[in-house]
Amino acid sequence: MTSDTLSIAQTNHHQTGIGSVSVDFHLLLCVLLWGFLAVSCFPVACKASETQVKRYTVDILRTIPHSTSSFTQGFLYHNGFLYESTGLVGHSSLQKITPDTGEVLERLQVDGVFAEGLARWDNRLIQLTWKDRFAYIYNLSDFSPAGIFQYQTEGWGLTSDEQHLIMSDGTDVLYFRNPRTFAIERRVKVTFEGRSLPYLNELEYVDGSIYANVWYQNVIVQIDPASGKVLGIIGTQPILRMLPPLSQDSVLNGIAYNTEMQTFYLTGKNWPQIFEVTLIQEF
Ligand SMILES: [Ca+2]
Repeated sequence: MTSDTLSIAQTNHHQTGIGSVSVDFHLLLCVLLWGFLAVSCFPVACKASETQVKRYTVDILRTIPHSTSSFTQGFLYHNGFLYESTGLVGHSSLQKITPDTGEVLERLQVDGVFAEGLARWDNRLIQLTWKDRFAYIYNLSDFSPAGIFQYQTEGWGLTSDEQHLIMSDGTDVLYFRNPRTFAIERRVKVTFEGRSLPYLNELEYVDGSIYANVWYQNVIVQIDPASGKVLGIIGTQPILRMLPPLSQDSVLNGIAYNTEMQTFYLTGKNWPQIFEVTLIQEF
């Protein structure tokens, strides 16, 4: 197995060794091996996906410095700036970053919680917490507090479309929430070839699709918000080749989209760089 296959982590630890999970290794093997080894690993299970699921790679336009202290859990772009939520209790933060240099222009320490996904709605930012079952609401302009949303699951990823905040909780479910009340208005189960795809993590809504990191996978999946089906898989091998050796927990977990330039910014937990990329369809 090459590094293209993104190691299927034989670990029981979620994010720095807290919590415990079991991974659907068969499904993950199917996802990974189909696209990147080009061999008939599971010919029956993978055959349909070869004709239906599109495969992409990334073209790296440039790299931007990223703090290796930032345990990336949420990432978005708005009006010329990147906004990042970082996790780990004691290290959680909300940051405003200029993509020109990677300089952190504003940083709010978020004490006492493990911060997670981040989304914008109008002039507010919403930042999830992992297990505390509430999200902080901030004013975009100065990170001043603007309220709290409560929820009943873990908090992992968050993004927004034209009507909803879209949230992941570590399962295969995406929740479509009212952006003003956080009430669940719709939910969809995400599947790859009819099988559950759990561990959906950081999210980004772009042009009618939801792009999702999958915990411990260095691929991004493109999801149809209506059906929950995986429409495409984006391999990140060109990026992985440029990274120095990193710890097991330092996985890809940041997707932001620049609507003006139509480029993606990708990064990961404690990665030294942000990669500005475009997607190239391979087949
Ligand atoms: Ca994002």
